[in-house]
This record gives sequence, structure tokens and C-alpha cells, in this order.
Amino acid sequence: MKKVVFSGIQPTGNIHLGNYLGAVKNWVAQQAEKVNYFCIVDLHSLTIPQDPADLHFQTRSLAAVLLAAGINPDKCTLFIQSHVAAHAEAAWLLNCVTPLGWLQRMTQFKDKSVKQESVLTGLLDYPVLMAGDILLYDAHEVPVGEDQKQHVELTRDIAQRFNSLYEQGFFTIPQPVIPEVGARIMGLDDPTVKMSKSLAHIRGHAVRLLDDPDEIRRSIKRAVTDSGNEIRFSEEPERAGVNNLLVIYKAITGKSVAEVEADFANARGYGDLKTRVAEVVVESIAPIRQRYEQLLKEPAELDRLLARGAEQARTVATPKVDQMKEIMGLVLPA
Ligand code: ATP
Ligand code: LTN
Repeated sequence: MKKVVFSGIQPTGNIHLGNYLGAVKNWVAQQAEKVNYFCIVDLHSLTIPQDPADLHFQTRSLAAVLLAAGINPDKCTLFIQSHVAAHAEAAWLLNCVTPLGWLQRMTQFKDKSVKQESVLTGLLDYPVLMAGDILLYDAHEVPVGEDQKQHVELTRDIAQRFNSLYEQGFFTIPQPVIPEVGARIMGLDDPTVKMSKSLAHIRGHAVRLLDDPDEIRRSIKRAVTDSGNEIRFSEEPERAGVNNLLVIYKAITGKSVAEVEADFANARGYGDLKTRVAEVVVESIAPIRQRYEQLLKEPAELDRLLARGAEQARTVATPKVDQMKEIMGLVLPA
């Protein structure tokens, strides 16, 4: 039996190298071997205030970027979360088995809520919606970056609680799958914070997948490093900038630590390092932008693919949510 994989990404704009190396690249790499569901989680993005026109554009644009990055709709189910009503329904049902305290201790909630003037209920409830996404498909694996590990662990707790309250074995207990390299790419302007979509509008913070090659080179050239000149991997906080550039290089080339350090053994300082890192980044990302532009010229085809994806997702998610309702004691319509 093939393993089932589920993952999601928010249409909050400016998809960046962290999203690509931490998640999307790995979705693409294993799509032939498994049964894959990749979801554009538009309902999740509403947990932080969004401009409606912007959200509308970003959702379709993200679908085009994912296809351009290699997601193959013949091998995966790519769909928009709000097209499959079972997701919002499952979130409500799971809300009613999830203790409030479990949500209040989520680090992403704590980080994001301090940045908001008024914290929305949806932001607290975000991980329950995510648990529903995963559990509706009985996913075995959830490929995500490091920051989402806690949410997948919470999903396991919610599934176990549901199973023990209602029916052992009802939900498959999922595993987070975190890449060995690239799980936490740091900001180029500040290597102490994770590269993030919500900061990607700041000049020099991120390499955005849709940047042109010159912009990519400029952002990497400007990356914060340190006053030394030694090019090697390091856990020391003051060397985080150089380490981040080496991690990016390693994740893209697939080379070992020793091979990467050997590549830079004769480099003349950080200038050389930045030039070489920029080269491999441009080489791997430039084709995505070209394909993206092509796809945006065919909006009807994009809509057709997304409609097909939602249809496929519904065939799994709708019966599962109906079973949830039934075992919880709700009366299904006759
Ligand atoms: P936001 O800043 O709006 O919260 P985000 O950049 O965290 O957005 P998401 O859509 O929440 O992006 O995440 C999509 C996927 O990318 C997730 O699997 C997440 O773990 C991964 N990811 C996000 N940022 C990074 C990063 N800096 N390094 C590696 N993986 C990342
Ligand atoms: N919270 C995730 C996005 C997400 C997700 C999911 C990831 C929503 N539902 C289900 C994996 C599985 C994030 O990346 N911020």
C-alpha cells in the first residue's frame, strides 16, 4: 500500500527559498512514489487580516508557482482548501474534542499573537483546522519545515484523543517529515529569525521564488555575515549568516558537509561564497519563474486543474467527515 502524504502552504504572498527548500522541493521529489495531497490553505491565511483582492490573486498565483516548481497534477492532488467544505466542518468537529490549553501553548500562536493588535479566534484555532486537513485523508506523512513540527505533533494528540473517545483506529496517526537540510532557512538580513513570507516584502530578507536573477544576486550579496573569513558550517550564533548560506548551498546541490566545505576551500572570502551560492540559487530557481509566467497566461487551464484537484479531494474528504459526524452522534441527512 502506498503511503499517503498531505501538506499545505498558505497563499500569504512572496513564496521564498525557505518554503521551497523546507517543503515544496521535497513534495516534488517524492511525488511519484506516494499518494499526495497538496493544499493551498486559504482558510488558514484568514487567521491574520488579509486584503481580499490580494488574497484572491495570491491564491491562484501560488497554484501557478507550485505547478511551475514541479508539482505534477497527474501524480498529485493539488487543490484549494476552501473548495472542499469538509475541511471547515472537520475543524469544528475536532474543536469539540480539543482542550483549549493545548492550543494556548503552541509557540506559533504565541509568536504571531504578540505581533497583532487584536488576536483573532481563528489564529488560536489554526492548528485544529490543520489537524482536520491531515486527518481527513488519513495521511501517514506530513512533509513540512521545522516550524510546523509542533502542529503535526498536536495533530497526533488530537487524533489519538478522537480515536480513544469514539473508535480505535479511526484516524491514521501521522508523522512529520522534516528535511535533514533546509528545514529552517534563516533571513538573509537577520540570520537569527526564520525566513518568512510575512517579512519577505522587506528588502534583502528573502530570496523570493519569483525574483529575477539580478534581484536574487543582489539579495544574496547583501546577506549579513560576520567579520571573519572562514567558510565552514558552524552552530555559533555569530556565524549564523555564513552557516545559512552554506545550508542553502548544501540543500540545493545535495552535497555532503565535506564536499561543500571542499568547494569553498580555495574561496577568497565571503564575496566568493556569496557569488557561488547566488549561482546555484539562480540556476535552480530561474526556470520556476519562466514556467510560472507561462502558466499565468493560461488562466482557464489553471482553473481546470484546480477544479479537478478539488473534485478528487472531495471523494476522500466528504465520506470521512460524514463518518466523523456519524460516530459523534450527529444525524446525517436522509
Ligand atoms: P508566514 O510568514 O506567512 O507564516 P511562512 O513563510 O511560514 O509564512 P507557510 O505557508 O506558513 O510559510 O509555510 C509553508 C511551508 O514552508 C511549511 O512547511 C513551513 O514549515 C515551510 N517553511 C516556512 N518557512 C521556512 C523556512 N524559513 N525554512 C524552511 N521551511 C520553511
Ligand atoms: N500550518 C502550515 C500550513 C498547513 C499545513 C496543513 C501543513 C495547513 N494545513 C496540513 C501541512 C499539513 C504552515 O506551513 N504554516
